[in-house]
Amino acid sequence: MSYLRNPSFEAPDLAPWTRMNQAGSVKAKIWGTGDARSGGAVLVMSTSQQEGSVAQDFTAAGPPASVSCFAWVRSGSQTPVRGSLALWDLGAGRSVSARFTATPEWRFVTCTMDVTGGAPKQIRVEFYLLTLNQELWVDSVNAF
Ligand SMILES: [Ca+2]
Repeated sequence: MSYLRNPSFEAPDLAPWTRMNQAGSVKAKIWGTGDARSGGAVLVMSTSQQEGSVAQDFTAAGPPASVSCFAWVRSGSQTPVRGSLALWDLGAGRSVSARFTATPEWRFVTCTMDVTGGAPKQIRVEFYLLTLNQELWVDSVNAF
């Protein structure tokens, strides 16, 4: 079962996804389209500053031995969009990330982080953009 809420961006509002790094330079919206990976809507994000991001936080009780995140990404245009998918252990200030270059075709990206210690963990899933002023589409995000 996924930890994430609004994982396919089908809800009318972006929440609980939020602009995070360089938040004032990031544009993020739900966009209805027949080209969604699943359902009828995607997240469309862009940034005018390096590493602008959109993220969602959750608590992993237990915690599990590892947390994985899967997502589908594509460029909103013919221009390739570079970015990364990151997982943060917020309590430890530790992250792992997977870089990607999105093209007009949907592409699967994945990231896994080992978790140590017994207390519940605050985890962040975060999409960073390295390409400026180009739209990245994100859909069907899953974290477990
Ligand atoms: Ca969707």
